[in-house]
Amino acid sequence: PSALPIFTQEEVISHRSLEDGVWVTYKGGVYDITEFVAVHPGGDKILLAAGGDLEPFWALYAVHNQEHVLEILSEYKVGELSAEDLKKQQTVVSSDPYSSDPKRHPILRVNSLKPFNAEPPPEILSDNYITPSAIFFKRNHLPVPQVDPASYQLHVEGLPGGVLTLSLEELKTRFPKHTITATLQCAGNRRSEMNEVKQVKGLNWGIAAISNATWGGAKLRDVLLAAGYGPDVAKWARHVQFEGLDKDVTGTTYGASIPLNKAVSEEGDVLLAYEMNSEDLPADHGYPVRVVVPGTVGARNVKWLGKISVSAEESSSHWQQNDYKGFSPGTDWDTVDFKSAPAIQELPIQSAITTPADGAMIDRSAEELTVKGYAWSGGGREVVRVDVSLDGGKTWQVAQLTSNGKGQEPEPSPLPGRAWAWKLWEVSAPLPPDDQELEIVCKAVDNSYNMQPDTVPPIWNLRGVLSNAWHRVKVKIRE
Ligand code: HEM
Ligand code: MTE
Ligand code: MO
Repeated sequence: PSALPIFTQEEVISHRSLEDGVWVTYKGGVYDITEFVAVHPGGDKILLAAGGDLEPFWALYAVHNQEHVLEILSEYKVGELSAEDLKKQQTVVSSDPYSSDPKRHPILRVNSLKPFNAEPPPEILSDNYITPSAIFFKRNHLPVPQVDPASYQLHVEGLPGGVLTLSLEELKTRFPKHTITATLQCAGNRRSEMNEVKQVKGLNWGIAAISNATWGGAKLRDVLLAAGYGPDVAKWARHVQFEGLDKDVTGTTYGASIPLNKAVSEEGDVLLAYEMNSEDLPADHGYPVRVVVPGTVGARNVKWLGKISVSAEESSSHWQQNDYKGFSPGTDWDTVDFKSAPAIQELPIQSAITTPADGAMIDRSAEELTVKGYAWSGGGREVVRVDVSLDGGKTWQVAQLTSNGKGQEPEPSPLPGRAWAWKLWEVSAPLPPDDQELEIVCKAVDNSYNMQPDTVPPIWNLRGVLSNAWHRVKVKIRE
């Protein structure tokens, strides 16, 4: 039995501002979290729960399902909720918003279950030039919305002709279908390597928050032209904003924007995709329609697309304004000013070793070691070379750029400036006779001669984005 006072729901509700104090309930306890609001890692979203119960919010942001979060909460306990009010609460606790999420492939390495974030094992990733949809990395911020294809509507706004509304059928039949092979990479790919230098905030992605698919759909350019885009619009418009149909508890949708010139350029190849690898888009990847912005960070490739707006402004969404930006290694959470940095669009040159895995044992009798990986650059820049070292970077050899692996037809060369897809690569080399341990390193070069930085510390940033240092794996040789 607790010595703490008992409060009614009504008393809790009367504390829902910084002036009156911020109280919340959780599993029958009452907490005064006024002092915690300013230091909450998730920002002032926390005020949404003021005066109410945390459970439905934490069901949506499952990052809170951790021991250390409950420990923090326990420090603020001020009382118990009356038994009567607790009972009422339990009958209205909302059902799990993730209960209708689709089934996923068991091979995926799950980073977070709710929302669902997962990547394939690296050695599987490089088995296929086109990543099978089931193992394509998945990055959701919210529950997967269930969209009925028959009543689906895409709204195109901000153009002189007024709002253009398209059904799925109209999108498929009124505009020519284009297919484009494009790699998507999350800004947080390889974040775990930044975490090894110093803790950053975000999902602890390995090297496989990147995948390659063939996307089919209408060109955004064609749809914007049909909706009234023209030279007059180009005088004032600067951005094209996208809104997803996935919502948080407050009804806020996922959103992002891209520069107008990328959206309307004939060479931009931005698609309103309704197919992935020749099938309908899977639920996790944005069914029925997503934007595919080739060469651009994953975050702008908005899934479950509901609305497109041509605008003078960037998207005002959290993910455009206060996330997915890069900062100096010297910037910390006390000094960071999100307004001071541009939103990430094109990503830098990237490569990583998919096999052998870090820590692998290699038999001396193998004599030859085969190293495989991927390489990709943003903005349509083509990877022209991958260098591989077996001795930590002292000596190098050039890897062979492959496509579908041995014995397959090479992919046709991409159009200049439109190299949207990754290149797989491999190199085979004799095992160095004297070494018991090898440090294998790779680095890629694109056609602008951009190269990867050699180590992580100079590019470390508090959000752990843009992690593209030389990739290193250590293997042991068994005699
Ligand atoms: C993250 C505590 C309420 C939204 C976190 C983290 C902690 C925390 C410790 C960091 C977790 C980690 O990365 O390991 C708390 C406590 C709360 C509370 C003690 C109540 C007393 C809420 C509410 C919301 C919310 C009500 C939303 C309406 C978030 C979000 C993040 C987060 C979005 C992730 C930020 C990121 O992207 O890293 N919270 N939280 N929190 N919280 Fe809360
Ligand atoms: N679109 C919506 N509507 N909601 C999201 O959470 N996540 C974005 C982007 N588009 C997201 C979204 C991020 S951060 C990435 S990296 C890609 O989708 C991931 O796409 P994928 O899940 O198809 O791999
Ligand atoms: Mo992402």
